[in-house]
Formats: sequence, C-alpha cells, structure tokens
Amino acid sequence: MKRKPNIIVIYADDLGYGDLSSYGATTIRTPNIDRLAESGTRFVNAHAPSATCTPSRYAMLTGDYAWRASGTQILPGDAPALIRPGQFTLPLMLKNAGYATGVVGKWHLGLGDGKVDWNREIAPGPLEIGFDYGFFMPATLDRVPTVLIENRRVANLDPADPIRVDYRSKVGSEPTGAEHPELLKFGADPEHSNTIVNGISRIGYMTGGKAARWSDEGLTDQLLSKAIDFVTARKDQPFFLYFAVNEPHVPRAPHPRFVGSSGMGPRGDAIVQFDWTVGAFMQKLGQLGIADDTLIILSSDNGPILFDGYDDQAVERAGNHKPSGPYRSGKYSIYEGGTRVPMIVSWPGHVRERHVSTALIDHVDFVASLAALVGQKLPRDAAVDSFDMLAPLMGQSERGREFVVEDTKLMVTTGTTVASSGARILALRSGDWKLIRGSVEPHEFHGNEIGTLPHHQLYNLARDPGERENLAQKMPDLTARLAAMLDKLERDGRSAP
Ligand code: NG6
Ligand code: CA
Repeated sequence: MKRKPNIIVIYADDLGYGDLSSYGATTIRTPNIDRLAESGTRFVNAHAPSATCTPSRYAMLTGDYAWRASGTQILPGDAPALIRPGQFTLPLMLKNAGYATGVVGKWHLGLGDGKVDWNREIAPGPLEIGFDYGFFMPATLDRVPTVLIENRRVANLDPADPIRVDYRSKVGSEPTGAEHPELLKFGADPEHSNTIVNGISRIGYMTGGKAARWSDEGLTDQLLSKAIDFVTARKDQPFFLYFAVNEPHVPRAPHPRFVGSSGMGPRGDAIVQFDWTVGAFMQKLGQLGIADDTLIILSSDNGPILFDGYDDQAVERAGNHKPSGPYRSGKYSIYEGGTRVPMIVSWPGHVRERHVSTALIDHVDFVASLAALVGQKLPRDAAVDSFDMLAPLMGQSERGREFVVEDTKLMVTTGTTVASSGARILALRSGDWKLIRGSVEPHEFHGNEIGTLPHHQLYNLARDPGERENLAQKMPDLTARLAAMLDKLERDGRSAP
C-alpha cells in the first residue's frame, strides 16, 4: 500500500435491504450504487447495530453496542451530546492515524450539555469527539431546529432573528400543522404536526432563524456540495468522511428533478435521488484523481419503513416493492428487517470486485477493522463490541463474526411526544440461528411489527429467513443455550476478543 486510503462512509437513513436494484429491487433502479457494488463487494449478512438511528450511529462511531449505555434511544432535536468528549471514537482513532476527519449530513447524536442556545457556539458536538470539520443537521429531517450547523455555529444565522426551540410547548407565533393543515404540502400524524417549516410540519416547535432554515428539496444537493468541498480540500492527505445522507427518511421531499422518477411516489423518488447523489460523488472522486485511493463503505442506519408519520403515499404506491427484501418487518423491529441492511464496500485494487459476501458483519466492527487497516491499536477498554473484520470487509474472506447482537427499543407515547424510551429488546444471531429474547406482548409501530413476545423465539435463518416458524418450544435446549449466551454477552460488558 502506497499510502493510507481515504475512507468514506456513506450512511443512508432508513434504506432497506430490498431498496436497491443490486439487492433485488425491480421497481426502483439504482444504477450508480449498483456500479459501486460491481466495483467491490456486496454483503448479504451485514447488520446495522440497532433498528433506529441514534443507537446505530452511536455503536458505529464508538465500537460499543448502544444497549450497553443508557440514553441511547431516538433523541429529540434538543438533546445533549450522547458521545461525550474523551470517549474513544472512530474519527478520533483515524485522526490519531493522521487522517483529516469530517461529518456531513445527519448527526442525531445530541449536542451541547443541556439546553442548547442555537444562537451561540454549540458544543460539545462532532468537533469535540474527533471530527475536524462538520456540516450537519442536529437531528432528523422531521425534527426542529431545521437548520444546518457548520462546525459550532448555525450556518447563515441572522443575529437579528434568533432561534428558539421547544419540544414541549409552542414558541413564537408561526403556524403549526395541527392549527393549519391547509398550509401543508402533505398531511401528517399528530406527532409530526408542530411548527411548519417549508410547508412541512415537524416534531417540535421553533421560531426564528428564518434565513438559516434548510429547503428540503435542495438539502441533498447542499450536503453533496459540502461533501465535495471537504474531499477536494483534503485530497492530498488521507481523509475520513462520514457522509450521512437523509434518504429515504421522512419527510420525503426530493428535488423537483426527481419527482416522478420512480413511479412509487416520494419514497421511491428519494431513493433515486440518493442513487444520483452517490453517482455524482463518485464522479467527483474520479475527477479529483483519488477514486483508486478511496475506500467506500455504503450502508444504512436501520431497516425501512413506508409510513413514518407523513401522508406521502409510500404505502399506497409501493406496489410489489419489498423494502426489506425477503426479511420480516423493518425499522423499529427486532426481526431481520430492522437491522439487516445493504452494505457495499469498494476500493479499486484492494477490495474484491464483483463479489457477494456472506460474511456476518456489524457496523460496530468498523472501528476495529479500520484500526487494523491504518495500523492503530485500540485502548483495552474501548470499542468493546468491535471485531477486526478487515479481511471480510475487503471481500477477501468469508469468515465473518460467529455471532451478532441485534437491538431495538420500544416506542412509547407520552402526551403528544413519541420516543423509543420503552423496553430494550435484544436478539442474538449465532450461525444459522436467531434467538429473540422474551420480553412483552406483540407490539407494532407505524405498521411494522416489533417482533416481541413474552417468551423467547428461535428461528433458523438458513431455512426460514422470513422468521415465520418459531422453534423455541421444539428446541428448548438450544433456546436456553442461546439465551444464556446473550445474557453473558450483556453481563460481561464486552463481546469483542
Ligand atoms: C420517531 C418518529 C419518526 C422518526 C423516528 C426517528 C414519531 C411518531 N415518529 O419518533 O418519524 O423521526 O423517530 O427515525 O414521532 S430515525 O431513523 O432517526 O431513528
Ligand atoms: Ca434511520
């Protein structure tokens, strides 16, 4: 190896196993991502660490499963920083290895120490945990404040129009979706019916910061241009870019040039927009002459969902499209659809080309695997669930993990807010087997089954990938053995060697 490769993680938001044509989608076409898959290795056994955003990203960036820490649920837009300064992280490790590090896109890991004042320096945030540069949204597309932060400041903020945010009660005088549904581009459920920004009602209330608010239709182009600026400025040194795109998370409001492109309504159009973005970004890497020196990992933070609060026709227009592919359920679920996600890795001349890998890998492994790649040692007490999966990640070995812990948390409604503050549900995949730990009666959220039952469930994923035949009663010994193994992994406080 001449020099350390650039590393880019392109992390989609709620993209399902079945949402790409390289993974079997026939209604949606994703030619640019398919080309990336052809140029590298496509994984069929890759897992996001959790079935929702915040815990998956927490685990990916720290190497610790989120369920080991408290507070690792879907965060409101004004939550304090979850990963604390001093904590070991992927960007910090790469920085120690001489990398320039940046994040562009969705953050959703909290900011500040308590009540953030959006009109001042905002810290701690990405810059305090290992990123040299950040251009990011605080939380999600559907949560206030709908502004972008560059490093520690809200970008384009007019000091004469200060921002205020509240998640409990209305601030300012701007209309809400609940009061004025006639002002909306599309209808929304009560949780998504607070302050209207750009014709879309959000979760939470905000006022001020008018000049700083993003336009949903232009946001992806804006993030792409910041990602391009970042790699262009750092093309002569190794860099790490965490490019956290929003597609196809709600609200889905793609740029007009993609409207109608999928025939499936806004959700499909958002996936086409994502595919285009990947293509444009790859083309830029080629123009900069760094494509051959760049390792790209493309994946998703959790499984898919059709209806997630907005009336955008995702359900009605899905047709035969199966966003989770052959897997059961999707986002929020402990079934495979919750965390089994597409993952593509490419690095010309290094990652095996045109390969489909069956190796079992979890995003929590990025830390240890990339540390091995760049020659960094991990502190003994850090990245406690991260396995060195460098060889399988490079498509050079099918020997992945022997087991993976899957995770979700139940959604709970209190008053008008919905949060994943309920019980934590864990499952263990080991070889062909999957044990879902017994917890509570069946639940569902927005049409996705969560997968809970009071008793343990056991599935054979080789014979029954759709998790239809619960074998727990037929095979009590294996069920008990796997349940004990899961208990021990939890108790030990560490699962990596
Ligand atoms: C939920 C939101 C959902 C989405 C999700 C986070 C409600 C009813 N639903 O609480 O719309 O924002 O949080 O998604 O409030 S994630 O991909 O960031 O985990
Ligand atoms: Ca997500």
